[in-house]
Amino acid sequence: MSIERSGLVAVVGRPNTGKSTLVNAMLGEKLSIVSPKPQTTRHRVCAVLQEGTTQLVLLDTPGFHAPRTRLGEYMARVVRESVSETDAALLLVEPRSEVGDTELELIGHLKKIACPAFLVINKVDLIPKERIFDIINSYKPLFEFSGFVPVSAKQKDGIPLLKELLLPLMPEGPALFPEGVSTDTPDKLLCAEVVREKVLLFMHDEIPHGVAVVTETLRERENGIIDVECTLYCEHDRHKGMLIGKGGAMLRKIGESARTELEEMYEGKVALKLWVKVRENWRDNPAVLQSLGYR
Ligand SMILES: Nc1nc2c(ncn2[C@@H]2O[C@H](COP(=O)(O)OP(=O)(O)OP(=O)(O)O)[C@@H](O)[C@H]2O)c(=O)[nH]1
Ligand SMILES: [Mg+2]
Repeated sequence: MSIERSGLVAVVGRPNTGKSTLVNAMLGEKLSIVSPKPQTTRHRVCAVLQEGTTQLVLLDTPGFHAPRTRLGEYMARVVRESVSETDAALLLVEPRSEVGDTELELIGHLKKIACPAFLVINKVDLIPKERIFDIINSYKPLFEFSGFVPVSAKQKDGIPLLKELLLPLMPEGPALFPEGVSTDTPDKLLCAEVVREKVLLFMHDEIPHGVAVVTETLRERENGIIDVECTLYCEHDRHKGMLIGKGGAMLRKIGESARTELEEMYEGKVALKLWVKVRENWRDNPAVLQSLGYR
């Protein structure tokens, strides 16, 4: 079916509201990594959906927060730029009536860009239904939202309605991405993100936020096995020791979990090798940030 409409939809919100979970649910496959820890997403991740003759390009963005490092500044810029280039926006919030400074700041950006924006109240599986009205009432006076959509991204509730609301807002025009393409994120970055998700899952405190992952090698052997080699950069020798663990146990655990997921992603056998290196203060070093892909 040829595409008649296409457009960009930015998904924004404070860290941990479930933006990546929502984008994955709308796409119907896991593209953007998810974790219980805030500041999981660092890059703009785009998910390309085709619904009938409309192409929806969802932009998952990093959780918006007051930056404390250059990496944080990069992440905030990604959010501002994503919002400025879209045809519609989704402001994703926790199911709470109190409106935080982050939400107010994001609403400020929405006011400047004059594109339709929906308030998406996520995680409604955690609250009684009646509370949804209180949440809507506290946001209503702040901005002319095009609509209020309660969803549970985790349980995939409310996803079809959200799509239905977005489709007619997409401008007429040709496809932005060729048919069959689901993202513009390079495979090397997708692999690195899978590994970083496992670091977020298994490591605690400051360590996961101080870890960057780079895929050095990604190639398929003649027999079909895919070789993936990644380097994990951390900020201190102490963190390196913890990432490797006793007798290499932690790195093995991260590796096994990542390999299982990569094998599902590639539907084939993956040989994964991980290395750990120290780059002190990389989150504040522009040259290192650039070399790690945060431009
Ligand atoms: N109960 C419940 N939990 C959810 C829902 N959606 C997401 N979560 C959980 O919320 C946590 C954060 O989800 P993410 O999708 O990583 O959130 P995010 O907004 O992308 O986070 P950042 O990338 O850090 O900004 C994870 O533990 C998810 O499983 C939901 O609808 N209900
Ligand atoms: Mg995310």
